[in-house]
Amino acid sequence: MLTGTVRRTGGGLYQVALDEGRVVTASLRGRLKRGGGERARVVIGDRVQVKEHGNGTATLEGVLPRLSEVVRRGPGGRGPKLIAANLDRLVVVVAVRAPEPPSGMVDRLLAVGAVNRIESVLVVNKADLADPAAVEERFGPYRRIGYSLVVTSVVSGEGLDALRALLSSGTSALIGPSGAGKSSLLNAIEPGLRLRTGELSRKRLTGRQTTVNAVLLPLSCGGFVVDTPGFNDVGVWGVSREDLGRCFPEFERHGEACRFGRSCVHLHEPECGVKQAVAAEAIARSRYESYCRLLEEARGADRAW
Ligand SMILES: Nc1nc2c(ncn2[C@@H]2O[C@H](COP(=O)(O)OP(=O)(O)OP(=O)(O)O)[C@@H](O)[C@H]2O)c(=O)[nH]1
Ligand SMILES: [Mg+2]
Ligand SMILES: [Zn+2]
Repeated sequence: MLTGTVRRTGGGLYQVALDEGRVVTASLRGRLKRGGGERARVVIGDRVQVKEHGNGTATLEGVLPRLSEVVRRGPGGRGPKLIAANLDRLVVVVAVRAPEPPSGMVDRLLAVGAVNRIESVLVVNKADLADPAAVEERFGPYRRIGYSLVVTSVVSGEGLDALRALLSSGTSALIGPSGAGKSSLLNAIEPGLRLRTGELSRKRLTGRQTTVNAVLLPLSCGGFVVDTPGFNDVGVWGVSREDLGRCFPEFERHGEACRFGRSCVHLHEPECGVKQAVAAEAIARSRYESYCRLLEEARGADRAW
């Protein structure tokens, strides 16, 4: 039996990079196909056991235990949906404009990482389209919360070395709205990659979902990266209402002042340290509003999966 990592999935076939170096395409063995729900699905990043049958075909015989899973709420509130397995890092990519990130989008994407206990970093792309002071004013607060922030431009080359350095260890996945420039950034930091990139729709300046299937790629700087299709509808899955506040790092310190302690969800409770911090502008109101929306949605999405 051979061991490898799933690099690409689609149409019932799995492209697996074997540890010994070859890449094979395998189908699922019958036993793996049956039931088990979303968690049992074989996804990008999964470590798998492969059996070759000598006639050019191969089957996936088993999935090794995962070190991490990144799950999100599916489109339209349906979910859960697994993004990938065995990731070390989520790289949230948004553009300064074209497309303008929908309100709350950055907070929601960062929360996906926190819920799954994965480090998230924020990449703000298309810096060539905005005034640097405006970029700092809008995104600088995330650095103060504690997130790494990399400002990039595929056009000017700004930030590309920093991005490459960030991706040079472990396995990262780029996630973010369609058209933010995820595939373009990867093409820019890795010569010869030739990922397909797309024009924005002329009317709405939104992306057109150019990347259709996620793919795991080895980088010459040493790391592995997953390019994912963009989405504009993202939420968290699998976090209780009481735990959601812990996915907003700047709430943590102020939450100590909540009268109801760790059971406070910072909504209608009296003497809430988080709400006081929002009133005192020590926590950004936009972050609190993003939190409240996720809290509302968590009612249906706090189930184990
Ligand atoms: N001005 C400018 N345009 C960029 C930059 N990066 C990407 N673009 C353009 O933005 C458009 C979308 O880029 P993609 O790389 O396809 O975006 P994506 O995030 O991969 O989109 P999906 O695959 O749909 O999720 C393309 O027309 C790129 O040329 C940048 O730094 N500055
Ligand atoms: Mg893409
Ligand atoms: Zn509170």
